[in-house]
Amino acid sequence: MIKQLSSLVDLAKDKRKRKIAVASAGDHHVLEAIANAVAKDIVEPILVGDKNIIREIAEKIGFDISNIELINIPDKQLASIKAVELIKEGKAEILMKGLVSTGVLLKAVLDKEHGLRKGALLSHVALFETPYYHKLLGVTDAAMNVNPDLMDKIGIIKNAVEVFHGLGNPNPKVAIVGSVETINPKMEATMHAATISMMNYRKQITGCIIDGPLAIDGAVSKAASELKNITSDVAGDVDLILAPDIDGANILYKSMNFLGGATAAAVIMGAKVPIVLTSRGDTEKSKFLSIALAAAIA
Ligand code: COD
Repeated sequence: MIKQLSSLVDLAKDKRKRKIAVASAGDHHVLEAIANAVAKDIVEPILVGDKNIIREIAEKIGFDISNIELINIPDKQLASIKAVELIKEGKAEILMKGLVSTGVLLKAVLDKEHGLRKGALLSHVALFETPYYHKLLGVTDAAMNVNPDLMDKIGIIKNAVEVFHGLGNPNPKVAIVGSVETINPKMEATMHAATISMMNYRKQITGCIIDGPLAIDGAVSKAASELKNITSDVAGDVDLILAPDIDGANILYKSMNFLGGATAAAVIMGAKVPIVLTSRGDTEKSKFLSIALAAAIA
């Protein structure tokens, strides 16, 4: 398993160059990240959006798009539908969100007839590199499933585990986190955690080692888990954190970025292709690394 996010670029380079369709590509940071990925030779973009705006930004950042396919669709919703269509037609293998709201793009992706569903749940997976942890740390689901039930959480874990498998970790350690380590019937997330852990123990869920409920301190720190007398194969060496809901995951995601000195790469899994769906607050570096992650696992 890779130890640094920069190694995603090497993994992507080992593979065939992937075509990436960018929905509403007229965004400064998105085009910078695409330019960087093109320079590293890991993707070939198709830019869908307002051609005048895209050309203007490209010129400003010194990105030569004369040889890049540009589809002029200024309307953001129609641009999203077109980018999804390019994937369906096999003309691109990664989808990326540009300057369009998450809801608009996801609706195009989820469209029953024209979207990119393959029967699985779609969910968001972020991989963090932080100076305060000894390896890459996954966090899910900070962007898609608002209030996942038990079966949704199993789908979310499966999607994230697929990312770890794709990056060379055949058996990632998963912590289902919340506020406590004990099961409290009044706290539904602890009941979900206990059920999923037992399903893993009984091999109903395979390809990973799951433990929960755990609080975040015990999940990431061996010392904290020992202080609390927790016996766990996951505590202190976790690869992936499953948060109880979108709020918990999103707060963790942004705290890691803004308070924890971390950098993230993130994708939506569970659709026919990986989807790069970074938010406006993410840096160009994070957007670039997310493209590299999608190319590495596509
Ligand atoms: N995976 C697969 N299918 C799904 C999923 C999913 N995660 N979510 C919804 N669907 C399917 C449903 O089964 C249904 O058939 C159809 O899509 C529509 O479902 P709705 O009506 O529940 O969904 P929408 O269209 O109202 O909203 C779906 C969103 C993903 C847009 C919604 O869940 C959402 O707003 N999520 C949060 C996005 C967000 O604000 N993120 C912020 C952080 S960046």
